[in-house]
Amino acid sequence: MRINWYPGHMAKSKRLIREDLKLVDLVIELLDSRIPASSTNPDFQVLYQNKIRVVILNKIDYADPAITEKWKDYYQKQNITVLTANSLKKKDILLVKKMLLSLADEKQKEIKQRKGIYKTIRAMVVGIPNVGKSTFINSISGTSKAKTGDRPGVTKAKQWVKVTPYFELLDTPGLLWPKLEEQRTGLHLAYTGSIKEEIVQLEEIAFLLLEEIADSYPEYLMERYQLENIKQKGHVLLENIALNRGWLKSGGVPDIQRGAKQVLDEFQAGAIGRITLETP
Ligand SMILES: Nc1nc2c(ncn2[C@@H]2O[C@H](COP(=O)(O)OP(=O)(O)O)[C@@H](O)[C@H]2O)c(=O)[nH]1
Ligand SMILES: [Mg+2]
Repeated sequence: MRINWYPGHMAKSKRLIREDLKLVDLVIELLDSRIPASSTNPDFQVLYQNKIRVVILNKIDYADPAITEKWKDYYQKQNITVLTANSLKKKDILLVKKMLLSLADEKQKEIKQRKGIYKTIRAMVVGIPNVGKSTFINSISGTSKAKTGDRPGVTKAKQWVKVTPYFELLDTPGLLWPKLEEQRTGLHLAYTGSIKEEIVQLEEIAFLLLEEIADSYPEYLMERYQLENIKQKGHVLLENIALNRGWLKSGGVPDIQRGAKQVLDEFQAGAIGRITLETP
């Protein structure tokens, strides 16, 4: 199976990020805690040079807490500032904000010493589609300017939002495109909803997701879908799930198409359990 990204988007979003980065001191890279490796794009790291870089593992409420800790260690060991957040949670956002303000403060003091002026420190958020960029910007700035939604790429126009008199955030996030060199990356992005699955591939994607979960979190599948034998091919797992859930077509045949959609929705809503698909 091949999952593609749009070449037109890639060139355009890289150009836009390059332009916007010229205006900022600090770059906040949002990653999906369930798939930190697949939700970063190493090609962009050259653009972050000379910037204060902060990695935020977002959507931690969906991820396996023990593996999130491993990812934090992984970044800390490289001397990269890393924070974790559920961007829908006020307490998390307050902590992140505090940390960002202290970094901005430090940077401002350094500039004050060198140039004798109080410079407004500016930041921008970058990340792949659907990782939570708009949600994050809105909650950090306490506005609702950035549009959020389930569909990738809803955000459009550009403005600065003041977080404090000396710290501003660009209200337009930089859209990173994922690096789809390995099939696994494309799949993980499809599972989490960053790439919208082609309708024909939906079933295949659900089969593979079920196999991955059966591998690392068998108890979650057994419990949620009352499965007994988990060591099965994905299509068998989905058939059994559809039967157990009563997702049937006429004649009592399991409705695989509906089942696939349902299982993906449930995974994306965190209903199957706190699952992380990638370790450092
Ligand atoms: N559970 C959870 N959902 C989140 C979090 N951050 C964002 N979302 C949801 O993820 C979806 C995509 O968010 P959005 O901000 O539009 O992503 P963008 O495409 O990167 O701008 C929305 O439904 C948000 O409510 C988080 O930390 N936890
Ligand atoms: Mg957005």
